[in-house]
Amino acid sequence: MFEKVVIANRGEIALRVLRACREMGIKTVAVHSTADRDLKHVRLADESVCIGPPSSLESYLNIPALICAAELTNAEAIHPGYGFLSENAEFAEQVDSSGFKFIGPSAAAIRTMGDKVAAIKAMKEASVPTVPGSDGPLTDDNNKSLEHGRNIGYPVIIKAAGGGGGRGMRVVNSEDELVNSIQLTRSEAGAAFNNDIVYMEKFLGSPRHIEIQILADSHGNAIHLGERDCSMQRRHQKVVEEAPAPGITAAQRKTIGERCANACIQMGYEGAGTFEFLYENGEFYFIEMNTRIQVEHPVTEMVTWVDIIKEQISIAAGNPLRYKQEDIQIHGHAIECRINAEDSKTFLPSPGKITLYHAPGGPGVRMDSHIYNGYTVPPYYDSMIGKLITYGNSRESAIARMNGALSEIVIDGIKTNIGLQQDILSDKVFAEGGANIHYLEQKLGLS
Ligand code: MV4
Repeated sequence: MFEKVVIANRGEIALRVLRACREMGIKTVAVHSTADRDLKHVRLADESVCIGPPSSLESYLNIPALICAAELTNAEAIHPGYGFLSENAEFAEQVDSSGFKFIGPSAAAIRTMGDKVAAIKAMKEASVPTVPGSDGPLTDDNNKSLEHGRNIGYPVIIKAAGGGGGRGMRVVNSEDELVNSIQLTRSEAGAAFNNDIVYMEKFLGSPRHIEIQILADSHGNAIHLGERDCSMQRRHQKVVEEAPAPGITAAQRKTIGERCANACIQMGYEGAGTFEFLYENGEFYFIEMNTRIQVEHPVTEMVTWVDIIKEQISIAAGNPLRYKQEDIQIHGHAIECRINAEDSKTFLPSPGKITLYHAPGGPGVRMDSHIYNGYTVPPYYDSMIGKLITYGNSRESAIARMNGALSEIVIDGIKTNIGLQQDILSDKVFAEGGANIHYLEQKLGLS
């Protein structure tokens, strides 16, 4: 096992990685910007290194500074967390070539999945179900594109190969808009991603967003940890996530999960990963793969009893997976509410000093947050300040515990989205389960 790990991130995920390292007897190095000296994990880490000014570009995205911190402290590995450099193939490559272990998949795997056309091709080759589409880049031959549109059937969606997470997409409702829409998406993609390759898919009108968590080791073993439902979102930002997904049967989970695990083995994938699907009319359609740990990983941890961060670190150290597929069961139900420092009306960030904090507690309540009494939320980074996760033996019990925890939590001095979370948790459609990706935006538009 590693003796010392650099945590190349901030906030709640840096604290989460630190806690996993401690449990494993691994020393930790916190790296932080000048604005983040007072982060909770910086205080708890064995060592800390200031890597630059507040601007992410000069600190958490500064590759030489991060590798320097590893060299300076004689660390062996670097955990990238999520966001920042977590899906940057160049970073993974430079970490490895500098003699450290990147805790994550190979640079090649990150690169393949970052190219959405290549990712879909890899999935088709591994029998993972994809959205009917052009199965490759659209060319300058407009007749070919029109033919694709006719074969797929309208509406279709044009997506950028370099996009993902909702960036660089355009819905096309009829043939007469197609050529112009391809042109527009192509030029926007060229400007935004320095890559003007675009592809076409059938547009699904009211799908759910369901994703499969996988773990794969460096010895050719892979397992799936079931699915999460992340449909409750606003502007491509997830707000509430849960596991398991309401209405998904054990048989469906087994079929799609095994396809994802087998795809990992076929690709030689290593580490944790998430296969994102759209789910409509009982069918799964792959759209993207995330090659990092995700914000919402705790709901999977609660229902599978697997510590995904510890497993990531163990896999990176070259150990075989300590679970076989038959060891994994789904127990009960877990829900996560993201807690953001933001204005409830405008959704604008609301940084500032937390003058009073009372954490929620009780059975089945987990608060993953770095905040504390007197902590100042800086204005430079993401507005998520924590995640409240509740667990119960049924979905109803997880919801009841979430309602209790949301009313118990006190965060004074800044604005938060706790009120919004209470509205969602007491929503009639949410209570039924299985709302689609448009539900929350529709609800907010009406209320
Ligand atoms: C789609 C789609 C409908 N049909 N693809 C948005 C984020 C990116 N990951 C893919 N996205 C979508 N792709 C087809 N063929 C609808 C969306 C979409 C969406 C997907 C997941 C979660 C929230 C979403 C919100 C709007 C659109």
